[in-house]
Amino acid sequence: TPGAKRKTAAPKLGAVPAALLKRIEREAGSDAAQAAPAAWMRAVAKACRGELEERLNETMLADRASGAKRVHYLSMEFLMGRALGNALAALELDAPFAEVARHAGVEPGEVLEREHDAALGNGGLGRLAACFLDSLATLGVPSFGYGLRYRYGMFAQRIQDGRQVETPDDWQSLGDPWEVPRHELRYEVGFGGHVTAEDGCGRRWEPAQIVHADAVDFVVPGHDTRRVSVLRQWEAVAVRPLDYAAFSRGDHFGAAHDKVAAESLNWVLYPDDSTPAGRELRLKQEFFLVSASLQDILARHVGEHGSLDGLGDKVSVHLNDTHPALAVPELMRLLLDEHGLPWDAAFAACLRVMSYTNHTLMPEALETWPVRMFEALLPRHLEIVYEINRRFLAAVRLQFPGDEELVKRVSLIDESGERRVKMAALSIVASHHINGVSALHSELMVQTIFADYAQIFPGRFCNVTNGVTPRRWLAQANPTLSEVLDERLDGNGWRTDLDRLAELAPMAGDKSLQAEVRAAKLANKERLAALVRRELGIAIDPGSLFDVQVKRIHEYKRQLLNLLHVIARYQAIVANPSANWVPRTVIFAGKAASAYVAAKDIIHLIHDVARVVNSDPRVGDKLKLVFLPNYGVSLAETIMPAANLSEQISTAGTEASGTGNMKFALNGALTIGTWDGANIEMAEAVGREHFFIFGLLTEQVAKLRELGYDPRLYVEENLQLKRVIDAIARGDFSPGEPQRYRALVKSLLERDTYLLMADFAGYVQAQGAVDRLYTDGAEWDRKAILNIAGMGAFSSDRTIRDYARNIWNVAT
Ligand code: 26R
Repeated sequence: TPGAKRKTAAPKLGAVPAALLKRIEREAGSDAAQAAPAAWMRAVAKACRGELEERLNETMLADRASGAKRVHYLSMEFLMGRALGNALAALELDAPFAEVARHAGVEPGEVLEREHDAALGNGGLGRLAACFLDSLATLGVPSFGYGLRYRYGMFAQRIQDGRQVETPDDWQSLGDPWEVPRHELRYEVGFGGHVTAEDGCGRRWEPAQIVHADAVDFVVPGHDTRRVSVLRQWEAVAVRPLDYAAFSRGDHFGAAHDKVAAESLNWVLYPDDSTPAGRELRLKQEFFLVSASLQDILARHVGEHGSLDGLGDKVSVHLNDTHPALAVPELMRLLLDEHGLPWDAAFAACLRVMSYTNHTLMPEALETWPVRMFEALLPRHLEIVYEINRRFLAAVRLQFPGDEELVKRVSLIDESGERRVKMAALSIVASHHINGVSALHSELMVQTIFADYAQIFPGRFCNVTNGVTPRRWLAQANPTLSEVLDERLDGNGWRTDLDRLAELAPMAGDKSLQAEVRAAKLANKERLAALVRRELGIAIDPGSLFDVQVKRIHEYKRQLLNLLHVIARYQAIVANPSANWVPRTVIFAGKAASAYVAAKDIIHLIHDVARVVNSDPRVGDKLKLVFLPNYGVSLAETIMPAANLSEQISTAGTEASGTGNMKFALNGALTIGTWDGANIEMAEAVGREHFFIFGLLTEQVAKLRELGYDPRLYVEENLQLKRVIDAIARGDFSPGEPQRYRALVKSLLERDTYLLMADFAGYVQAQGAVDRLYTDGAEWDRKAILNIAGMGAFSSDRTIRDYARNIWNVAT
């Protein structure tokens, strides 16, 4: 074991490291030096956990004593990643830990890497929730995240013969050193059954099935503060885990029926971020989350204030997209049926409590549930939804007399086919604020998908542009650059005050700063190159331009456009190998939803092209193409700091915000991107002249589609593009199976839903500008520094302050 090579003449430890070592030894149950890195990891985590629990108690007691308003962030996804590095930094134990580990002959990084990622999310929406918790804690906002404790998170991706293979992500296989079980917190969640009339006019739900919800807490440390936030995750437990009678009959499967039925609720995260799952189990998961969370929230309020009075002043419930939208009818049911409030008082409270963020304009991702399924599972909630709808539509008729078309469009029930409940409509009608996640997205939201509702509730819609936490995405992921920043910005204050980065702008021309930033980038590229060699056996040159696109694989994100450029470049190199090529390494990573055939084809094609390009002796170091498998938070922490060029090339009007774009720029990458999502605000913050912008604008996309877009016209008039498409169609990259990409080519030539053909020429031209700038090293470095300097506003601290002030009405 690494622990065996203890240095004989180790220097004496200081007081803090010595105390930490003692705690680690107590947790490890043996001489720390003898423990394997995984045992070290658990021991260090547990040592941190003790302190975190203390801070949690302090925070909870303080908030209870002051009667603070709490923010409750309800989300089906929290993509937390690893926790140990962040906890050590927040507790200011990172340096002592490194000292203790090295003292024992253990590499600190080795220990941190033993931790599994908590990958309980799909992508942007889930990682945003995790960044928000970090900022809520750091800003000291009294807050809870509420989620589900999935047994299996986002699937692990392996690549076999160039194709994605999904395997279960058994993230708890070594146990979870962070979990704080809350044995005193248990709620009952019902499903199915029927509704009975009470004496008077009350209604009562008699569920057919009851499941226990048990709380498991994860403490989220704040930075530069003793305050913390908490992520409370629900675990489903059968009320009667074993049917003794069945067991005695020898029916062992039957005996476990209830246990399996209950536990299926938090068995697995739905790994699809493009199409609503449409499955009953998903609806059950959503209800399980909101019912347990709301019971917990109401119990706390009543415990602190003696009654439900003042709920609207003391409680904020935020819906992370519509996935927790059942919180609306469930809160109404609890207030009406369990607490006896009259309808108007209950709905007024609901409206003061709820707010909702929309994260996508893609119509196929808007959740709706069949009325029949809804009714079978939640009969009382359907009654409540109908009543909300009845009152809402009556108000609309008063406001817009005679406009029955409008009434039909805004109804909470879609009657166009099988009747369905529209979850976004439900969320809008019952929320005091509804926000989009970038200026463009919020604008398009009220002009397109929610235009009718914006007319009815003009004051409710607003924008809160996304952000990312600089603690994880700069300080932790990029210690080399962070050291440079500490030096130049006198100290590490930028970690909690990211606007300080602006002070770099006047120094952007400074040759020594440029050299330091370049050296940090090179070191990070070497680290990534080592990883690529280890994982894929491919040698990439850290001196080449690292051109990176990492995110979920989606047609609208246009990984294929990037790949078309790679093929064009390959063909050009082969045609003229002796030209002065700027060496490039194009890096992809990302998962495709398991049923998303077109996305899986793109992964396959990337691998096919990579095989051809990487083995062509005429190409050599001028071009390399790699796909890193199993993209996730931890891999991103190695990739982001190593990028020179960030690919943010979605069709204008499709990417709600993007957050990877921010992580790259914060780490000194330049962006090649479309005028979409938060790219726009980023370009404006750093100066458009320091961005590589290309492609059609949102209005142009709309107009082109309206006039009848014909992708073939673009192919016919662009010889370079034609050669690229022909090569794929001919089977140049799939010689054993020339027809492999028939469907892909056909869809590009006949539909091209995301206008790759229309944007190809502009994209290739922008890539030419990238090459030219990279050749002029100093100018590239200057722009990289200016990009970093402009990222202050994209801290999730700013985002959370916006929510706190404009939506939640809490102090920061
Ligand atoms: C299963 C179904 C209902 C579902 C649809 C969509 C589940 C999950 C999603 C994920 C979507 C909403 C998502 O992740 N959106 C992303 O949110 C980020 C954070 O706001 C944005 O930066 C990003 O642009 C957007 O695509």
